[in-house]
Formats: sequence, structure tokens, C-alpha cells
Amino acid sequence: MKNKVSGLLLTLVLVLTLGLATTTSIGAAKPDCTRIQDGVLTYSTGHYLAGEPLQVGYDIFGYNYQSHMFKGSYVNVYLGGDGFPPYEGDTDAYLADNPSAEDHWAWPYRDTKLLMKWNDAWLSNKDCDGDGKLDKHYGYDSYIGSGAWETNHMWGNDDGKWSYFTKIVAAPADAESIGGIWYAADGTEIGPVIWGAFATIQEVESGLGATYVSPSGPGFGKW
Ligand SMILES: [Ca+2]
Repeated sequence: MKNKVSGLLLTLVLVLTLGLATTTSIGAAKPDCTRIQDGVLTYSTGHYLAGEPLQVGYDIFGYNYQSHMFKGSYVNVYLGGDGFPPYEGDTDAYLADNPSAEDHWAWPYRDTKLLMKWNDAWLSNKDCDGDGKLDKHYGYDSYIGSGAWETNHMWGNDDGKWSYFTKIVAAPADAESIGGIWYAADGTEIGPVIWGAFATIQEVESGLGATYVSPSGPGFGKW
């Protein structure tokens, strides 16, 4: 199970970080930000909803960009961006209309439930750099030192009920990556490297409890 959810996670946030926004540049001191409510920020080319404006509240896939959340089927994290409609629980009906979805790598995980939360540095609910996309690590060249974080909570009922929770933070600017572990400037372990710029600071698995807790502390306030 651990390997399964790790694999899920590996691709999960890559989509979040790569799929929605392009490279962020340093903005002006007092940026003129576009909000979702302005109605001009749209889904990206190739998305099932391409060209349609982002909305406040949950979209049909489960994203709530305004509130920095996703809640829904694991596969719906990806289906929209790959041009598919949302999966709503009826496998046969969905495949009848979208037969190629069966080949989507995330299709086997359609009955895994997922709750994701992230902060504004991870994926903003505004476009302040003017590229027409929600910002990532606004004000920073990369996620390093940006204070970005996210949490993933997933659960399912295959092979028995299970759940998995993890917290992931962007590495501080003065952190150092050694042997697959991020270390704080004072040498304290922050957590295992994930997606290069990030560290896992907490993992909790059903039946096992906390399987990893950062020696630097699992809270967000210090990151
Ligand atoms: Ca932007």
C-alpha cells in the first residue's frame, strides 16, 4: 500500500505544479492581480474546460482554486487536464462515452478519494504576474524558499479500508539536500526529498499511525 500511494503522490503534484501555470517571474512591488472573480482566468489549452473561465467554488472535477483545495476522485485530478470529463462513479457509463479513459494511468485509482489542500505559494488563487494563469511561488524564482506547502489525504476501500496522509513543504532557501534528505541550515533533518524542491515532513498511514514525522517539526508555521 505504501508503494502504491507513493506512486500516486509522485505524479499527483506534478500535475498540480506543471499543469496549470507557467513559470512565474518576479512581479512588481505592488502587483495588479487578476482574481478568479474577474472572470478572465480560463482553463488551459487541452483541458476539458479549455477556454472556460475558472469559477469560485468547486468545479466539476473537484478543484476549488479559490479555496486552495481539491476534493474528489483521485482520477479527476488528471482527467480534466487530459481532456476528459469528470468521472462520477459509473465505470460502464463513463467508458461507453470515453473508451480511451481506460488507458489513462490514473483510471485504476478512480475509486480512491482524495482531499488536497495547498497554500497560496503552492498555487495562488490570483494571477499577479500577468500570464493569465494562477501563480505558483509568486515572488520567487522557484519553489525553494517560497514557503509553499500542500497536504494530501487519500483513502479507499480496496483490499480493505485504508487511508494515507502526507504533508509536503518547499525546502527553505538555506536548506541542503544530502543523500535524498533535506537538512535545515543547522543540520536538523527536514525530511525526504520529493519532486526535487520539496520535503515530506509528515506521513500517516491507516493501521500504522505516523510513519514519518520531521525532526524539524511537522507543522507549517516554520516553513
Ligand atoms: Ca500567473
